[in-house]
Amino acid sequence: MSKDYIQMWESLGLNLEAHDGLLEVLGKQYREVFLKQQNRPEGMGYFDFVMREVHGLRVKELLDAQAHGRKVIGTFCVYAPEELILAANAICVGLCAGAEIAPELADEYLPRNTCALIRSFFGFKLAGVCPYTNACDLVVGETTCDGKKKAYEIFAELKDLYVMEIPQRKGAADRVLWRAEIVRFKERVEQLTGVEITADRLRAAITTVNDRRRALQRLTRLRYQYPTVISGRDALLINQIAFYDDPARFTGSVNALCDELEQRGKDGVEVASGNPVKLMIAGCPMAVPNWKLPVVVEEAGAVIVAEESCVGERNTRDLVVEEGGTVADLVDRLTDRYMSINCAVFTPNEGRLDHIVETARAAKVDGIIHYALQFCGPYTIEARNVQKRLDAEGLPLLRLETDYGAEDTGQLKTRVEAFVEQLS
Ligand code: BJ8
Repeated sequence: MSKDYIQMWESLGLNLEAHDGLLEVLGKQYREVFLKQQNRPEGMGYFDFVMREVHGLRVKELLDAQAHGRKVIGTFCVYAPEELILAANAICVGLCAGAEIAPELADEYLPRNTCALIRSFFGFKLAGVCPYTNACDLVVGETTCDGKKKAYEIFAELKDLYVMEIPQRKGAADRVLWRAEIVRFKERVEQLTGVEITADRLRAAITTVNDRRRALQRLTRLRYQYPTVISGRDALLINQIAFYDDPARFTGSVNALCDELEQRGKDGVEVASGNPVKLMIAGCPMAVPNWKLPVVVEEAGAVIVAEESCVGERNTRDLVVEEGGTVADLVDRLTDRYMSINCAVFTPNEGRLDHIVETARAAKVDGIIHYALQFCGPYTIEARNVQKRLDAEGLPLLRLETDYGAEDTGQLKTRVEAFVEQLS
């Protein structure tokens, strides 16, 4: 941390000792995973800065905004329509957590056979080490998987929580339900902020979020075109930061990085020489600081060029149509865009299988790794359908299940190295 933020963390009720310990571990891990890479693009400097200040300056920005009357709303899922939050002059932050924190405290609330992501957000809250959760005026949950759905009932004891009902199919009746949920959420956000969401405000918010998606889409295309101008772990980091940073500032920084990557592509400047195996990761989202698998993959000599994930293309590939004269029109546009997200909680979920194949072809990958968190029913079970489809398409697949611990790193390495070897 570049400044003394101790007072701020104290005011947020953090456990300073545990928080210091976390920052130390994260700082060390960050240096190993990111800063030691050779030939990194200079534009990554901005994202290094954001990460250095992720519990400092960014949190201060949120508190300063609150002091000026703005609200901060935390979300756990890409189904929460950020546009409505921005349109009400509030700030949206993603709260999903990617590290095993205080498992003994999480044990008091959740069974051990709960996915690591859910146990993690409990651990962060219970250990008092997440300034974002504590700073939020409201947290938004959603009825996606059973684990989250039931865990939110308990999390509501710890934090003011609002839950959106997510349909499980994509038929006409489901769209009606989802549209009504968007309207209900809009009203809740208006009530919290005291700001009426007008068509102009909503259109402007849609453009802001679309601009961020466009910048990330540009990064995606550049990785397809020049697979080695940036490492997969750096691209993942950028997608992770998208959930925390100010959207307009973030968009500008991604576009500046993309200008540099374009030039690197033309000049042949690479982070990995030779002709490395190109892989895509498909499956569960990887929230900060979950970098375990990308490191294993890239240390095995492969390069990750695409992610079919909510921290990746599942969250960025579709824009909201920006046309619409009324709030009702724009709510329709939001409904359609969010219904197109292919989370594994939907059944049937052919759209996700199509998207994996399309992405693999567009990125010209040599193989795909299906990544599922242990005890995540939707993704571990859907892995079989992914396998069937990719077998039929002649695309090689490695199926992995893991958690946030380091115990299985050796085993992951062995399996990933064998897969890379087979594709070389
Ligand atoms: S839209 S992927 S962000 S729900 S890993 S908690 S599914 S048991 S995270 Fe997700 Fe929204 Fe879907 Fe995306 Fe449950 Fe699985 Fe855990 Fe998960």
